[in-house]
Amino acid sequence: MTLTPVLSRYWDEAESWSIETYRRHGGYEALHKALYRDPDEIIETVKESGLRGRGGAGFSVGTKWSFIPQNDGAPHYLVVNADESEPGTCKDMPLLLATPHALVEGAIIAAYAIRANHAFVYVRGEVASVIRRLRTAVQEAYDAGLLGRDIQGTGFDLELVVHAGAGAYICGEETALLDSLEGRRGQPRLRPPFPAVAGLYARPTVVNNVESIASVPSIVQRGAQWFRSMGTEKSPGFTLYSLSGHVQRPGQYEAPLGVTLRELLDYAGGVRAGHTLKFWTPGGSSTPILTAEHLDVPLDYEGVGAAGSMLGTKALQIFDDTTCVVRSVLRWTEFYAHESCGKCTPCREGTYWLAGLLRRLEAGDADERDIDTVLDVTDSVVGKSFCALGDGAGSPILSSLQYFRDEYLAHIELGRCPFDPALATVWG
Ligand code: L3W
Ligand code: SF4
Repeated sequence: MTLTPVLSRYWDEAESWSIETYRRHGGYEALHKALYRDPDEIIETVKESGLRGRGGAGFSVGTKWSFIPQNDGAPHYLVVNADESEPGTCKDMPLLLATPHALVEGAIIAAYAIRANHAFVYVRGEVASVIRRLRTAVQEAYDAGLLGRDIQGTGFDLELVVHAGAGAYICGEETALLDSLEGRRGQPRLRPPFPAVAGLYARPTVVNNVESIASVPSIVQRGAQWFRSMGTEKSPGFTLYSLSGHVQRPGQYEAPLGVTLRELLDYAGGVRAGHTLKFWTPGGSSTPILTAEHLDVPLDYEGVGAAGSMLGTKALQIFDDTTCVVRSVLRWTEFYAHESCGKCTPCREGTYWLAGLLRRLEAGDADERDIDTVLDVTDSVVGKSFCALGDGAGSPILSSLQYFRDEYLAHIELGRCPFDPALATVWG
C-alpha cells in the first residue's frame, strides 16, 4: 500500500491556503470544466465515481445529489457540514486550514450540479482560526469572480455564507444543523422527510461533509475511473485517516479505502515505543472499539462492518496497554451525557444514568450486578433513541464489555482502578 495524497498533497507548502497557491496546483480548473457541462452530467460523474459521504455514514454522494428535484423552479440549498465534533475526529479542520479553496471550489461545483444559488458552510463555533481562514478564502473567491453573480460569465449565481455554530455536538447531526442554521435551538428533526426533500427552510437541500465536497474537484478534473482506480469496488477512492493517541507520529494519512491499521501504523512509526496496542476506534467514539486482533481489517465500510464496527469518520484513536478501558469509556459517556440534546427520554435519561454507573464502576465502588444494569440501561438507549447520538453512546460501552469484561471485573474485585495512576493515561 502506498499513500495517495490528493487533498493533502501540498499541505506543507508555505501559504497553502491562498488562492494563488491553489491555482498554481491546478485549482479552479475543475470548476471551469464543470460550468461548461450540463449539471446532470456532473451528478452522473460523481455517482459513477462511487464517492461515499465522509461524515460517518458513507451514503453515496452522487445519489444524494440526484434526489434534488430538477427544474422545479423552487430554491435549492447546499449545506456543508463543518461541525466536526466527534471525539477523535480531526480531518475537516486541518483540511479547511490548509486548503480552504478545495472546499470552496467543491461547493461551487456541487451547488451548480444541484441548481442551488445559495450555499452555507456550518463551522463549529470553537474554531475561530478556521472560520477566519475560510472567510478569507471565500472573499478571495468573490474577488476573483468565482462567487456572486454570473460566475465566469456563465449566468450561474451563487452566494456562499460561512456560518459559525455555537458549540453543540448535536448540531453535526444534519437536521439539528438545519434547525440551528434557521436560528432555532439545534435539535434533530424526524426523518423522513430527508433534507433532500425538505431541508433548509423546508426546501430541497443537500447536506454533505467537508471532505466529501473537497473531493469533488479532483473527480471532475480527473474522472470517475481515476477515482475508482483507488480503494475497493464498494468503497472506492482515497480518504483522510486521522491517527491520534498512543502513536509515534499522529496526524492525517491520506490513503485508499481498504488500507489496514497495520499498514497505517507502519507510516506513523507504530505504537508508542515500549508499548503494545490495546484497543482503537475506527471512526471516532461512536464506533465500537476494536482490538489488536483487528489490525488487518480493511478500513472500508464493508471490512469494518464485518468486524462488528463502523468506519465512521476514520478517526483512528490508538490506545496502548497503559490505558484503562473503563476510564476511557467513562470519559466518552460523560461526553454523550453532556451533549445529549434532551429531546428524547431514552438518550437524555439513559446517558445520565450510564455516566453515573460507569463512574462507580471505574472508582471500584460497584458490584457485578451494576454491569448488568449498565447493559440493561444501554439496551433502553440503543435503537430506541430519536437520533444516532443515542446509538453512538452505546457503542463504546457494549464493545468494551465484549472485549474487556475482565477489566470491569478487576475494578470490582480490587475496589479501585487496577492501573497504576502514575502510568495510566486517560483519554476521551
Ligand atoms: C434521501 C433517503 N436521503 C439516507 C441521507 C441522509 C444523510 C445521509 C446518511 O449519521 C453517522 C452516524 C454517526 N433519501 C435517505 C437519504 N439519506 N437515506 O444519507 O444518512 P444516515 O441516516 O445513514 O446517517 P447520518 O444521520 O448522516 C452519520 C456516525 O455517522 N458518526 C458521526 C460522526 C460525527 C461527525 C462529526 O463530528 N462531524 O461526523 C461516526 O461514526 O454515529 O451513524 O445525509 O439525509 N432515503
Ligand atoms: Fe437528542 Fe439524544 Fe434524542 Fe438525539 S438521541 S434527539 S441527541 S436526546
